[in-house]
Amino acid sequence: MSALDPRLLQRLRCAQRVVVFTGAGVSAESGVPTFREKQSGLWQRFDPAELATPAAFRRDPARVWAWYEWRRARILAAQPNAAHRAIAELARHVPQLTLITQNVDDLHERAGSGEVVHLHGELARPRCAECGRPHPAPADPPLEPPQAHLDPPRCASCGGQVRPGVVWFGEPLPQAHWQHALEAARCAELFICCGSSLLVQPAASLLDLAIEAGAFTVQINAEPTGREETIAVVLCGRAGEVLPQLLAAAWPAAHAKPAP
Ligand code: BV8
Ligand code: ZN
Repeated sequence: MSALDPRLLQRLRCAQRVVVFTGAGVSAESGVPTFREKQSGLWQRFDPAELATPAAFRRDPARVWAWYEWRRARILAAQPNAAHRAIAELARHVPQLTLITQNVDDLHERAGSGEVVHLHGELARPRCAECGRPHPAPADPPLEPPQAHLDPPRCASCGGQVRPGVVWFGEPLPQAHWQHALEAARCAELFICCGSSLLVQPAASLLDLAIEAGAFTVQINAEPTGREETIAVVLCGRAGEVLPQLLAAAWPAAHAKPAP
């Protein structure tokens, strides 16, 4: 990775209000497939965006529920990676860090991040599709062999079908989380996008808001997003490598190797 831009290190050390905005790329090194990469196995022939819709669930609830339970099983079997840990550590150096994620896994929380703003919901929090009542996530979702169909549980209150606790395409984002994210993006001095293709709206528009508000912007991603012209510092690489290096360069004393 190229030498780190001194402007970035300076801002990391001095910024009061920092936003870290993450996407599926931050969980990739934990073995959790990103949203746009080719699906494997049972779901090979499905485009995630086609399964992640209310229409897909209405059409075939057992197939959609099985896909989400398999994804939840994979996340339960995964561990947070160095990117998640570095973001949790960053919060200890920065006066006010807001972590906004598009991810539906709980790897940020398991790495030690306190408040995580989940714009697209959480796999671990299924709810009733009829009355909205939260429903306990079933223990031991099947991982291998994956099931092509699983009947969703029934709501204890109204008997309605339980659905994954995520935001599907065509559904509005949770209002409170979205307002929180808007406020943080508008006030950010430093806005770091990490592991996102910046394709999904309105989440990706937070970057534009931050730029309009004068934030210093950084992109950490394995491949170009097409937004490089508008971003101050672009670090191309794996989040699990770049983020720890960034923290070690900004706060060397905190990362000094113990004397042999
Ligand atoms: C909304 C939960 C309006 C589900 C997700 C028609 C009707 C309505 C809306 C629309 C429409 N047409 C378009 C839209 C807008 C739509 C949208 O944005 N579509 C896109 C595809 C164009 N948005 C919506 O529908 C949103 N709702 O607009 O509602 C409304 C308002 C009021 C009333 C009614 C309606 C809802 C969007 C939320 C969808 N749900 N997730 C699930 O998970 O199954 S989105 C899904 O994409 C995931 O959350 C994922 O996180 C997210 C974003 O993708 P990324 O995170 O960026 O992941 P991706 O794979 O794309 O990229 C990963 C990146 O990481 C890559 O660049 C890769 O290079 C990089 N990478 C990989 N490894 C590493 C790495 N980087 C660093 N290190 C590594 N190791
Ligand atoms: Zn119900």
